[in-house]
Amino acid sequence: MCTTCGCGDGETSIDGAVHVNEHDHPHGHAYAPAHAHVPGMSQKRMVSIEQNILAKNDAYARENRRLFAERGIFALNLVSSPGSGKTTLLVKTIEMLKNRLEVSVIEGDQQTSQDAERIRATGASAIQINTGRGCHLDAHMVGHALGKLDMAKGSVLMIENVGNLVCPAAFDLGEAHKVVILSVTEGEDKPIKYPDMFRAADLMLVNKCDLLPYLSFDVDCAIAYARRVNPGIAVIRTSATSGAGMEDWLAWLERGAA
Ligand SMILES: Nc1nc2c(ncn2[C@@H]2O[C@H](COP(=O)(O)OP(=O)(O)O)[C@@H](O)[C@H]2O)c(=O)[nH]1
Ligand SMILES: [Mg+2]
Ligand SMILES: [Zn+2]
Ligand SMILES: [Zn+2]
Repeated sequence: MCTTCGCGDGETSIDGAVHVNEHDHPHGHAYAPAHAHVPGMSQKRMVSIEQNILAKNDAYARENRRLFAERGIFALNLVSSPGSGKTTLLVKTIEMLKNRLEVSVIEGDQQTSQDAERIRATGASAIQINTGRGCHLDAHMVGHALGKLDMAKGSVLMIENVGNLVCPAAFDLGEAHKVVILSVTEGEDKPIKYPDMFRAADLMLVNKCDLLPYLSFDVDCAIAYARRVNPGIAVIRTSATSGAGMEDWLAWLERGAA
């Protein structure tokens, strides 16, 4: 069950292999027991379950972060609503970074391995996590995927989270930064409607800027809203299709990785 929205956790699978509980790491699955759904459960009990889930997640996140530090991996958690252009942006980023910086990818979606296949078509390595009914990636799933991923020392790891502006905000995956992607077709008020996500992110990419001539989206207003909830957030305007702003994004990445 998700601590934020209360949706059920389905069976997680990683590159098609269903994740089972009976394996040898100290597990303590980061999910609430099924009875958490029972109506009438006290508020106090719900809060204690939620704290428990997040504490377990944070322990796995610390483990991921330790591994990234050990190997000099710059890990980013890409968060947004569905369809903002995360995968398109990743494909473009990997192509433009060829011979500059190595990138590997963990893809998160409820179903299908379409995004991992799009990434592999560039030659980069990618692992797909399917969350089933789950609405976000957690640090435990990412830890399993890391075990299957071949990451070069000093490379970049991009984690594309499940498209959802709510729940992924609460789950640390061990990343250096959350990067939130807001596409110009979504409306400039998303940062104030979903403030937790924009507060958790260090960088906002305003994507699909090539479409601005056809829309009434006010970029300055969207940035002002984002800074209202997070005064320190960095902003880059991008178009994954035209390539506008991509060099600024790559420069941000290379600074972080260095
Ligand atoms: N016009 C335009 N379309 C884009 C851009 N980036 C992505 N798209 C389109 O938006 C749709 C969703 O993109 P996708 O990368 O799958 O989004 P994701 O769900 O966030 O991974 C696709 O049809 C893309 O071609 C962009 O910068 N400009
Ligand atoms: Mg995608
Ligand atoms: Zn949720
Ligand atoms: Zn496990």
